[in-house]
Amino acid sequence: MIDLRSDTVTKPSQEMLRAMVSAEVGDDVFGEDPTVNSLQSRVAQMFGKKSALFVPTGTMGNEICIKAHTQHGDEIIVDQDSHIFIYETAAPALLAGVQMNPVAGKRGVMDIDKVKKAIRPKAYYMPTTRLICIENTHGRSAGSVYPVEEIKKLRDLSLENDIKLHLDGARLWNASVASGISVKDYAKHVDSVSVCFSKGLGAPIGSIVIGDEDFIERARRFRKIWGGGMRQAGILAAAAHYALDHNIERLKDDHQKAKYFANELSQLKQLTIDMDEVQTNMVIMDIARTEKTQSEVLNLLKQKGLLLTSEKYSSIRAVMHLDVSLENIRQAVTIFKTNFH
Ligand code: TLP
Repeated sequence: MIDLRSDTVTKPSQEMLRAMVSAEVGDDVFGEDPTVNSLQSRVAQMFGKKSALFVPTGTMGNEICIKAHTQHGDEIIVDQDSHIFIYETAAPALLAGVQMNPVAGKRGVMDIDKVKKAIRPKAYYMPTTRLICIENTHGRSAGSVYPVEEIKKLRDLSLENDIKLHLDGARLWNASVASGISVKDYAKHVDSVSVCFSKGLGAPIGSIVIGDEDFIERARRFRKIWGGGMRQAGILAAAAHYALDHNIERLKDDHQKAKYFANELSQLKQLTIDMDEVQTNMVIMDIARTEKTQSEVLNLLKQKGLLLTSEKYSSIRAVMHLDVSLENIRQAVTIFKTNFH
């Protein structure tokens, strides 16, 4: 089976597992796990910030950041197609007690004038706009990259209005490899970042949030409150260290596979692919012209040995990762070409 459902499906390699079993560990709730501590310092430095906190998932990373930036009853501005708005089961409302104000964007890039209009005037009968969240790369737009110039515009706006800026950078390393802009140069325009080791970087579990010291201390408290205080988490941090050492540069291979796959499939009349959004490791294709439903297409592909997921409206998604070779992708193309025209 060729599994292109997500880059979250990768399994740790033998070398990564070896690094995990030989990790030095301690009780991280006491702050005594040396491998977690070295990972947190390493990543904080890499992102040019003072501090970082290892967390189990990207969702927890985003939600802790939202909680640590806001008060109950505040409002946060999010892109209407963001992971935070669509796929985090309304957690900002449930956990942080904030209202989300969704703004339309193009490929996840929010229109600056719309963001300006979404900021509430200061009045006692209105919610306080406390935070703006952006996503880079943008999942619902096939992993397209948020242009740094647009992030700078949001930064200026957020500073003018005393609003914090959070970056859901679950796949920020993909953005960095594709654009040539370092993660530090992305991070300097925002107050907090959440990045994942368990996506393209191939670790089994683990994400990290990055920010200034006070912010990370608040984040640590909420991680504990929400049951995310882990003990000998060094075995997971060792996988993250391994991923940072070995799996960043190779993301370009995943990007090449995505381009190849998208180019080949764009020749099929029954599929529509926005080639401009294929900038990193994902391909989203609209299947409306097959006159089949998403589940019919996904089931047909599954029978032929290929796993994909459904995406918005009438689309399906394929994600490239380190457990699929170019040869696998060629086979995937053949499966499409023999079943669609
Ligand atoms: N995304 C998953 C699904 O939940 C959609 C995927 O397969 O792409 N931010 C972004 C931008 C993400 O894409 C994801 C996961 C997360 C946060 C959450 O990460 P986890 O799954 O570790 O909670």
